Amino acid sequence: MLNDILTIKKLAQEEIEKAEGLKEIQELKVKYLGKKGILTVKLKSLASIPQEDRREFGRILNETKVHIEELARKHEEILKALELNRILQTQRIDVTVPGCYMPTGHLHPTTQVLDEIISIFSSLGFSVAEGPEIELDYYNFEALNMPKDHPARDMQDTFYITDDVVLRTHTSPVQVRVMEKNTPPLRVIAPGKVYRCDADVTHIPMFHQLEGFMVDRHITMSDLKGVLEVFIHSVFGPDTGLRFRPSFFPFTEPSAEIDISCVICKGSGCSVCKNTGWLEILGAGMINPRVFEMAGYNPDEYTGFAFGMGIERVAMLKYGIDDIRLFYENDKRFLEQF
Ligand code: FA5
Repeated sequence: MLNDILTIKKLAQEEIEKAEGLKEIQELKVKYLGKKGILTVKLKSLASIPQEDRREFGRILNETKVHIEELARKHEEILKALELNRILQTQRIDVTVPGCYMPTGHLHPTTQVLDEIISIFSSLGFSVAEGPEIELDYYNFEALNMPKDHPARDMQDTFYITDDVVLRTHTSPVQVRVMEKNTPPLRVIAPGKVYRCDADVTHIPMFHQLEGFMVDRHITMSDLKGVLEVFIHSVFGPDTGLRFRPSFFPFTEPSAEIDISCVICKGSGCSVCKNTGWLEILGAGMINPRVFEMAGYNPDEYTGFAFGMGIERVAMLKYGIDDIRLFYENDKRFLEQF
């Protein structure tokens, strides 16, 4: 037995010292120390030798096992260090090679402006509502006081899907949808895509609007003015002038177009504002009692204001962009500027 153990020890020692790779060491560990390894089998065979020898041989076998384990570990470390050295020698990193430029994207300017506007109105306590882009004629027109064949519909060139279904031409239908499902007080904004059969330097077939409305008892035009003043001063700066010009929308009465003092010439007159000193920014007014009736509200009890703006138009004024089509041509030279 003793001879056997000494032979195994010698053999293991020789083989481990000769091993040239980590894989080889791993195989030798299995060969001698693994579950079915030579030393393990020897340890199991202790059961069959006489009681008086078992203790001594057990001790010798365990010492041999620890010795071989230690030997394998040390040789493994040497091999690992050699391998690392080899890698460092052969795979040098040239830190002078220029890095690869990874262009990073950012939000589209329309989205940036929309997010900014939403956060201004959120800070004033407005909540956000959404409505469908494929809309019933009823919500897009009829419930907003524009019956079928009414000439006011001509103000918005409409894509009809069927006689009763349209691509919404504005975000105002969300007013009616929200009012049908909720009771005042209401303070809501409704951003989203809208569609019109329009195309020139200031008009595109798909653009974004943001509707805002507030309904309660005793809401007046001065509430509208206060809210719009905060909004315009936040986007264009506190010195921006604001002007209400009488206008007409079938769903508000009275109605107004809101102008801001020209962001380029500050009101003194230039080509952007066509020498008027003013730029139109949005439409607004007091919600027409007919709209309240259609939504199921009592117009003698409630009043409210509403406004609607084109987001691309706000972005154009904010950044001095003179052609709205640039927004959707996907020219990176344009988009990268924001
Ligand atoms: C409306 O759409 C009304 N719903 C706004 C409103 C809401 C008034 C609530 C009163 C109360 P208007 O058709 O003027 O209004 O459109 C509003 C804004 O959308 C315009 O000022 C303009 O900035 C923008 N707009 C209109 N047509 C286009 C278009 N084809 N391309 C880009 N922007 C457009």
